[in-house]
This record gives sequence, structure tokens and C-alpha cells, in this order.
Amino acid sequence: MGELAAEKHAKYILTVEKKKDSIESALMEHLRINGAYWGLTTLDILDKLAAAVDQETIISWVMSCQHESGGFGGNEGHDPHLLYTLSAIQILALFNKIDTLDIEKVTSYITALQNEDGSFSGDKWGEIDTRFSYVAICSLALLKQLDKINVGKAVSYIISCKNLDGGFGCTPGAESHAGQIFCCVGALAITGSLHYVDKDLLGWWLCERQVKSGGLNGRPEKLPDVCYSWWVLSSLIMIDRVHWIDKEKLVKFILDCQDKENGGISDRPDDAVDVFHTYFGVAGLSLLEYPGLKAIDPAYALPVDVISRILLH
Ligand code: GRG
Repeated sequence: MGELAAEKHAKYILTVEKKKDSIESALMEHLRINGAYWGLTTLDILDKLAAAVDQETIISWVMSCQHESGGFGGNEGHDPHLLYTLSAIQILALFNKIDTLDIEKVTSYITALQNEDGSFSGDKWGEIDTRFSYVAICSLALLKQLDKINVGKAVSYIISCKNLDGGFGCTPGAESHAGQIFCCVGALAITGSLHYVDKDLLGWWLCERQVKSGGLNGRPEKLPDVCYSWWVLSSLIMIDRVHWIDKEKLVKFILDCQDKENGGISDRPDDAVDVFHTYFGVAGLSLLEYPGLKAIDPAYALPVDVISRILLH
């Protein structure tokens, strides 16, 4: 099955960043800060972050994406959104630079987006989704400001999105999807509320996501995709049911999605690579304890040493 082409993947991440006029860069223009989080976290898991990038330049660009409301946009001059705000905080966390932030200002942007029923809107336009509950809770936990929201109501809203199959959707009654399950289980893990999850029922639904090739899909009857190696596996780990899947077959599937010549990982074997799938492939292998990779925290989606540095101080 071959090995992880770690050097090539690190090189690929750095090349994408330099090719500013490529189609991939153009398509990612509005969510560049998410791309920066995926790329930089990949480099850190590969233990190549410090040597590869200029920390000062990245931090000053991240700060240039901050809006006067305290939230961050996906790029300089773009409107703020919770999704980009978490990526900004995560990037600063990677560099041990959370203290660059005006924590009160960022916190007040996030807390103002909590609604009466405990849910979160993603930005001032009001769309509600359990992704935003996770992003708000993860951001505030990294800033050590979780006590500034109504955690009880936030948890009740997430529980109201639980389905009869044990999974979770975007809003109450919406179909279970592995991405949303990661968000809900992650938020419940961070707030110490995992006792609300039916672990055997959800564990069964999640391990049923493994298909013949060894890859995981995001819901029944769908194609496997490397990114679910993150969404499904991290959830299984958080509920202590990861031994219910065939780990070796999943490692093989992820390694089969590598471009061994030019680096990068794709959604499925022989497709085009991108930074999103490269990150979730490498992060999935880290969860599978692939040799030579730094461990990643399944709830915070950041390396364990970064999380320990923040939460233990
Ligand atoms: C810090 C890791 C991290 C995440 C932040 C944004 C977010 C929180 C989580 C997103 C969770 C999510 C919904 C992931 C799914 C992404 C995805 C591949 C969706 C594709 O959906 P469909 O319906 O594909 O196009 P399927 O696979 O169902 O056919």
C-alpha cells in the first residue's frame, strides 16, 4: 500500500500558497483563512511548521482579516463569520499567539450570535446550523471564555438536533450527516456533555459508514471521501467506539488517495488533490496513530501539544 509521502505533502501545501494566480487559489479567495488553518495544521502534524513558514507574516495577515465587530472574515476586506473566526483563533493557537487578540472583543462578537433557544447564527444574516454551535463553543473554549454564553441552552439546542438513528443534523429534524455529528459530538465533548449521546447507537451508525474499499462515507448510500476519515473517526474516538471500524483498511484507503509524485491527497483514489483533503487525510492518519505524525485532538481539531499548552495554563 506504500507509505505516507510526508515530504511531498508538505511541499505541496507550500506550493499552493505560492501559486496565487492558480484556479485553486482563486476558488479559495473568499475562505483563505480556512485554507490557511488546513494547510498550517497539516504542516504542524507533519512536524514541519516551524521550519516552513514565516510566522510573523501569517499572524499579521490573520489580524488584517479582523473586522471592527471583533469577528474575522475569510480574507482581508471580507465580511466576518463565525467559521472564519474559529480558523483565525486556531491559527494563532498553532503559533502560541492567542494573546495577540483583544479577547473581549472577539468574545463579544461570538456571544452576540447566540439565539434565545441556545442555537448560534453564523453571522449577522442569521443562518442557524449546528456547525455554528460547534464553532462558537470551540472558539470560546480556546479563548477560555465559555462562561460568557448560556452553555446549558447551547447544549439543549444541540440535543434537540439528535435523531432516532443516534446521529445529529444541522437543525432539529434534519437528516443525520457525519459532518454535523462531528460538530455536535465535538461541542458536547468540549462542554462535558457526552452523557447525552447514545454511544452504542451512534457508534453503530458511524461504523456503518465504512465501505468495501475501506473508506468512509458521510451518510448511507453515498460515496466514500477522505474527509470523512476526520468527521467519522474523530466522533468515534470521542464516544470511545473507534475499535468498531477496520483501521488498517482505512489507512490503506487514505494512502491510496495520495498523489505520490507531486504531493497532496484527494477525496478518492485518482481524483485531483486539494488542501482540504490533504489536511483531513493527514489528520485522519494521525487519529489512526500512523507513525511519525503528531497526535491531533479529536474535539478541537488541533495538535494535542497545542491544546495542552492552552488548556493546562
Ligand atoms: C475545525 C475541523 C473543524 C471544523 C469546523 C465547518 C465545520 C466546523 C464543520 C463542517 C462539518 C461538515 C458539515 C462537513 C461535511 C463537509 C462535506 C464534505 C459535505 C458534503 O456534503 P454532500 O451532501 O456530500 O455534498 P455527501 O458526502 O453526503 O455526498
